[in-house]
Amino acid sequence: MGEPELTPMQRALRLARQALGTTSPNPSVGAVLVRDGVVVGEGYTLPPGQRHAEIGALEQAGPAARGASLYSTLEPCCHFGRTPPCTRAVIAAGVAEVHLAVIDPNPRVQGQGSRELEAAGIRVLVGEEAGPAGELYEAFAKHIATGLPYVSAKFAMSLDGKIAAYTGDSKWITGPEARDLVQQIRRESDAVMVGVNTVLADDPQLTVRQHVSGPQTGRQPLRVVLDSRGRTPSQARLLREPGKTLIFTSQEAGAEHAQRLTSAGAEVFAVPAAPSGMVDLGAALRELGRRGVVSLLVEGGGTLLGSLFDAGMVDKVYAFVAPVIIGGRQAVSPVAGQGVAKMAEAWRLSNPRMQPVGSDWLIVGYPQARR
Ligand code: AOF
Ligand code: ZN
Repeated sequence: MGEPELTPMQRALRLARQALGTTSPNPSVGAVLVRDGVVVGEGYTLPPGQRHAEIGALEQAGPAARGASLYSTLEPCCHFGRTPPCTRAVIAAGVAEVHLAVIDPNPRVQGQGSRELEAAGIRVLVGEEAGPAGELYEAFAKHIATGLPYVSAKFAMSLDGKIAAYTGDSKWITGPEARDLVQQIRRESDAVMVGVNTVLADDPQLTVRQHVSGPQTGRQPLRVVLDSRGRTPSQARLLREPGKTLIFTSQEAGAEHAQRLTSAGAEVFAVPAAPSGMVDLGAALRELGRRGVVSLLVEGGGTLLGSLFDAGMVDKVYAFVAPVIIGGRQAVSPVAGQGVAKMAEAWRLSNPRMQPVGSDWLIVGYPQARR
């Protein structure tokens, strides 16, 4: 009520978004079956090994699927993975027409699914809502091609580019609406990462609070701490929250810290140290990708974000900007590290998008590779 009427593809997108964060390493897909202008079936992807979106919609529609149009946010699969191919089920159900937003970037599908549908006499139309659907699958596209998680960097800063006062006080820079949106982004992420300095300074929970909209699955993204020397306190709040915490240490940490943190409820994983002595970021990302973490949200602090930018490992930026001025030479900013030497080498966001959120702004974009 009061909501503008959605097109079938927009409905499918909304279904797909609801399942984000619960399907990895699979993409989250939404499917809507329409016959004579009436929605006769809807579905979204269930967790890995369970049914795909199209199957859910077909099951709901039953015999009404015959002659219907299927709207799917992703090309139906045509391979035996953990589940049988959706194309077969679509053909068997007698669907007349398939609208798909984008082609599946999985090399085992990649156009083959739509060719199979066409070969069976089904009309296939590609590209409706391709923009939003492409964004929905940007993380999946990277992970399926490289095995690495898609890295989103999130920070909240003042107009003068600070993330705290010179005293370290940082609660709060942005308002409640922006902080709620961060919860939403966490809910859609497979893992949330911080550096140990942030654990020591802020003692964050890194959880999705239950008031956030969407299905209340109780699921929490994996919490990840980069902590080369094992300095996370046993009493840290994030160790006591529901869900799992994974702490990457380097061999420098020593067995007693690993044991202490394991007894405190974390999983400790040692990777080689980078020349800086910090955890080797590439090794940590590879391990996360291997575990099926497709989307990784990095929430700071400046040291970790600086290292990630220096290494060219940031795929997407969520920058919240609050209309406040903090000042202070000692007050820190969101991205430390080495930084670039010349403006010409600065990371520039391609397609930056700016939207008001409460009394703050959110700027989203993709840091462009330096030449
Ligand atoms: C679809 N509909 O809802 C999803 C698809 O191991 P499986 O059988 O679950 O297959 C996983 C692959 O299927 C995944 O890599 C991607 O290519 C596709 N995902 N396809 O038709 C869906 N989630
Ligand atoms: Zn499928």
